[in-house]
Amino acid sequence: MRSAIGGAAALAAGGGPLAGAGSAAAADARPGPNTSDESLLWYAAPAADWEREALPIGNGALGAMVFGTLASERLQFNEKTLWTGGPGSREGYDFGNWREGRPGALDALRDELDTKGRLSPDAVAARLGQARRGYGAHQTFGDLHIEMPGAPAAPDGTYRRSLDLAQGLATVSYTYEQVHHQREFFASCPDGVIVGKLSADRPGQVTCTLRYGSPRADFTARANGDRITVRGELADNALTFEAQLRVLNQGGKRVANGDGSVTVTGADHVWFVLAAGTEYADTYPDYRGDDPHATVTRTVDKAVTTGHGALHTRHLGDHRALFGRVALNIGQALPADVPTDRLLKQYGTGAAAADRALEALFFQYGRYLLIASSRAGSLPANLQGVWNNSTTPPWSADYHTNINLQMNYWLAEAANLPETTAPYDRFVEALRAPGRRTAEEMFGSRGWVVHNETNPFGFTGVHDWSTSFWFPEAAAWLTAQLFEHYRFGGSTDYLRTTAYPAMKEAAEFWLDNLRADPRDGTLIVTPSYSPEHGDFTAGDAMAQQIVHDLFSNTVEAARVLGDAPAFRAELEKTLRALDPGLRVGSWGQLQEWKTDLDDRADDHRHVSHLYALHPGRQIEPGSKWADAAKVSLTARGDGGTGWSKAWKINFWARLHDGDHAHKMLGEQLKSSTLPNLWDTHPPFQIDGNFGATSGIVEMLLQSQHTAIEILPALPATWPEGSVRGLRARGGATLDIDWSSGRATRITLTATRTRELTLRSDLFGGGSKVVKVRAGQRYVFE
Ligand code: FUC
Repeated sequence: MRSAIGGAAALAAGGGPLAGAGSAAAADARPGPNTSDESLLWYAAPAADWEREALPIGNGALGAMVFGTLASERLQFNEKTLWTGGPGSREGYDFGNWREGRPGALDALRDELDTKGRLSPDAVAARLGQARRGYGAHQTFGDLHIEMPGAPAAPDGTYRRSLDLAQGLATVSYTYEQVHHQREFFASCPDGVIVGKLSADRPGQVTCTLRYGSPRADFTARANGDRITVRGELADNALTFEAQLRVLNQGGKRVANGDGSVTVTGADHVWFVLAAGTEYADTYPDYRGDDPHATVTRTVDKAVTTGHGALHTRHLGDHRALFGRVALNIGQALPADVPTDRLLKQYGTGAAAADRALEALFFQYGRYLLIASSRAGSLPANLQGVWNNSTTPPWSADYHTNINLQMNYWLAEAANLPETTAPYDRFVEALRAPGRRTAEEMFGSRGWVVHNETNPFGFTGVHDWSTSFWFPEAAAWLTAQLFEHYRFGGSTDYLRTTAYPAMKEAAEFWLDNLRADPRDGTLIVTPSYSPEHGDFTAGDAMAQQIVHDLFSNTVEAARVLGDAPAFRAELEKTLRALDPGLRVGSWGQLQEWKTDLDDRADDHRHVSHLYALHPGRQIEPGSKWADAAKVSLTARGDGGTGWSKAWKINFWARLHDGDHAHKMLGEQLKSSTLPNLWDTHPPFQIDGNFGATSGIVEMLLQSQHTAIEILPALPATWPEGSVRGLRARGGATLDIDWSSGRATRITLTATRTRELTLRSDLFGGGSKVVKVRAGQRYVFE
């Protein structure tokens, strides 16, 4: 065993919340084992189906699905803020707050729960719920059709459609009548546009018409010169939207048609830029900002001036700086000539190296999708990231906060993409003003609250779908990610300005809303409802664990910041009196409810009572709680919807059972993954992609307790391998090499000066305390 200080001299420490990320990027600029080919999804035929086959590109605010159809290429596209509902909705809008006062309703219910013990969701919804109005839904922006009259009718052996995750580039190519045709599409974050290029290997061979279409009739599309301008207002809430497309050609002839399309004939190549926006702003209570016209115009015009080459170079620089930080090698070898849909179909039936290739690809796909759907300046990734082809998407493609939105960000810190949390932070910040009003009106308390799901218009109240309308713990849960961002990055500035204010206000809500349980005097959440099954009870496990987590984090944050000692003392006192939500039941299970109601045969997709295991940190491996969690998890089984399976990867990893974690990954790939590798609930729901990537990280590296655990849940199927660039809490980026299932080399790059504890079989299964200095690299082997 040897430790050495390497020469990573150029690393900066401290500064802003993202200093750690920047350092990590610098540290991991070396080429990893993942070549571009290993990060490629490819197919031998055009996409026939949006959900299963088309390929996603995105820059956070904009997303597009590339079909690769021959005679008429289709790019279905989105802008994240194009939502019906909210203020101005035809249905009316009340943020979910009670339209009529219900004095005493909550307390009466609490009293009844004290005597009866449980109440059906229907009975509670009848008293606390109300019909939803003006909630709205995310909207498709429409489609860009590129009609190519000279294209073949059907693909032949030369056809290929691909998505290069390492470059953020979708490509379609084929040879027809001796001419090789190529289409390339990318979404640029630095320049705010979607860019496409159609080219051929012989001059004058590109002829196409670009035309906008939409399933709604609320727009006008006009073509003028090289520009198509689409403008309209959503019928429901009069939200103004605009998109502009500029079409540039080298050689040939270009005509703006009277029907709003642009035709180019006989060009050497054609390229275009597309920008879109709405007048949405994330400001309570009206949620309206400037007309999008000026920004959209400026954005496309600047992109055209920049030129295709420079746009591409800047996009690559931006994308690679994020994507290239992490490389995973688990013995994969992508078999030549096996398209991704076949690789998926063959999973578990053929060569091990091909299975590993799919797993490694799936891991990186989660990172790719987060980069593509969550960048500063727009809303966070929704249930579908940013990709939605519908005017009535499943669950409105909204922000479900009883697991889904949180799961979207589980990978962000450890998989080295902390910048992607900026829109999440801002979203949480924006929820506080409406959430404060809901806390005041519904609970008569301080603090802020949000329930089971929300929209971009501050919906923090309730509806009346009985099994999902009540979940005031969501605000507390949302703040957990903010504290994680601090634990990983270590910026006290971020803690002071962003995380702590939201946490403190969430804690104030619970200080005002806990009640003494007549059964044992502990402080409990009541009414409480374990998502999304069973009865309403008092003090269910998840509610207690979330409040426990929030209070513990807030105490820790207050200590770091030196905030009001009296507030901290109050929190500590309340924490001591709080029911911790951990209880072993009659069949050895971790109880989901405070009374032992658990049914061994219950295989519900939510495994909420294991919050304390993951994403929380109340349960340590090897404890009696961990044993009980294992009994519960085993009883729930290995089925479930896509995101449920993904959560189970994380759970098993936290239980240090790598083989079972890997089994869940396999279950997800076999039965909850579509040919384009999107997770399916069903339908398509992106949380499962993000959750699976998070789960794979948890198999390789954990740091939620006091030590950095190296390879805590390595499955037997990955005996040889390496990973580069994962982040651990405490300010460290790690590279790990392993052989015969044991770590052989650990490289740690510190972003903070401090003491860290490493646990690995490299240290004889024990731990090693190391004093590290910011910017230095340490090697153990
Ligand atoms: C939660 C889950 C459902 C679905 C929905 C979007 O309510 O229970 O399975 O994922 O979110």
